[in-house]
Amino acid sequence: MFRFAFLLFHATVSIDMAVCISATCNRAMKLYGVVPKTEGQMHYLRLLSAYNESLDFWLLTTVTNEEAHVLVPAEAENKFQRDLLNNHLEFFVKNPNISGCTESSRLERKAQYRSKESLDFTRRYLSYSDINKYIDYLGRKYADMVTITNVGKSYEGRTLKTVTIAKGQQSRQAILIDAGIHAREWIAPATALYVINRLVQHANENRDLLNNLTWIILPLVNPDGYEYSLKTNKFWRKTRQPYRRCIGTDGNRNFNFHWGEKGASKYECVNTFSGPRPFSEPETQAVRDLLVGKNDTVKFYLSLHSYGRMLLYPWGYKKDLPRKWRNMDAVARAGASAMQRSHRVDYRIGGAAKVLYEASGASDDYALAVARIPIAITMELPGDERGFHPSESKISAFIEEAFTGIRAMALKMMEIQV
Ligand code: 0X9
Ligand code: ZN
Repeated sequence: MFRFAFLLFHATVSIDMAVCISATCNRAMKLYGVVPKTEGQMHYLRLLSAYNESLDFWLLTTVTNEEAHVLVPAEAENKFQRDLLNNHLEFFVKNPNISGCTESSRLERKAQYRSKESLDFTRRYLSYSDINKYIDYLGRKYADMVTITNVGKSYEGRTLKTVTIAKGQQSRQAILIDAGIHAREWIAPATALYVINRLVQHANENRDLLNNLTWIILPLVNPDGYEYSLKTNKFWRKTRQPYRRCIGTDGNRNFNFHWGEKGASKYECVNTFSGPRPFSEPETQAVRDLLVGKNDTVKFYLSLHSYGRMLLYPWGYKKDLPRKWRNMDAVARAGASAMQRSHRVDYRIGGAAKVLYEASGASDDYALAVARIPIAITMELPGDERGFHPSESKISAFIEEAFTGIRAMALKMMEIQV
């Protein structure tokens, strides 16, 4: 109890310190690994993640003995270490000098990508404009099965485009996939592009996925944040609309279902800022309009995030499960088993608040509760020792693994006829 009060107190004094968390890429920071061994230590770490807003928890599950990853700014380090020591938590520095600044080498290398390789999303992280070039090309070349639709504009004026893929006449059932609501989760848009590529340019191998099924894919929900993350500060998570002292809203706290409750911050400088009101962001309005506007056909909504290899379903705003959680669980299990068989990887499955943490105002909860889409799943794709930005040589393995899972989930969804 005392410790809790202390943490609350600490939170009130740390808010100023957290001003524009990760706003400048060159502040001194370390990446820590922390291993909670008991339920008590786990509880303490969760309190830290909820109340110490100068810490950026990259990875934190509810499972003991699993390494949590925390980005710690230099000015918060002494206190962070003291708190961990007082609670006998095992910790170590994973990266003593981690920087959000984009390596100049990456930018220099960009020049050489002006060749035919420039749109190879399996070997590099594409920019917003290259993502659009690729999907526009598909729209032209495969006009019989691909439709590109403008579904909104980001705060900074970038067009949000969906790729709709359907063979023959439009079918009754549809799958809606989005990616990149969180700017720094670069592997998510790459995975969305790979799904598009498999369905369109390898349609013969995927006929079963196109029989009586329409795919609607929004590969980049938050292009402003993504560009900022690619070009300026890798660790940027939010959108780019300014509010008072800071910039950006956490898009996945901005949906109007239990908006602003647990796991969402009302402070504009914090990474989980829920926005000043629900759907304050044009990017989340676009996702809302897709979810609600297509809810007569969309049976499965999949939101791609990273990292940690998890398949999460509602609820995120509370630990209970929705009445029909078993269908979502069956779909997620089919995906996880397929990835285990083909790539020998373990995905954790379950209710988002139970497996990960309570977080309200997210798109999956909204899809199920308000848009009434029966299967709503958030897929946390893999990261590596670098966290959100796996080295480019790993992109192809990670997106292939994910496609195996997505393919199996789509087939299961059709089989159980939700
Ligand atoms: O916190 C999030 O928004 C997601 N994790 S991430 O590390 N990619 O930021 C998880 C969202 C899970 N769904 C709900 N909480 N409803
Ligand atoms: Zn995310």
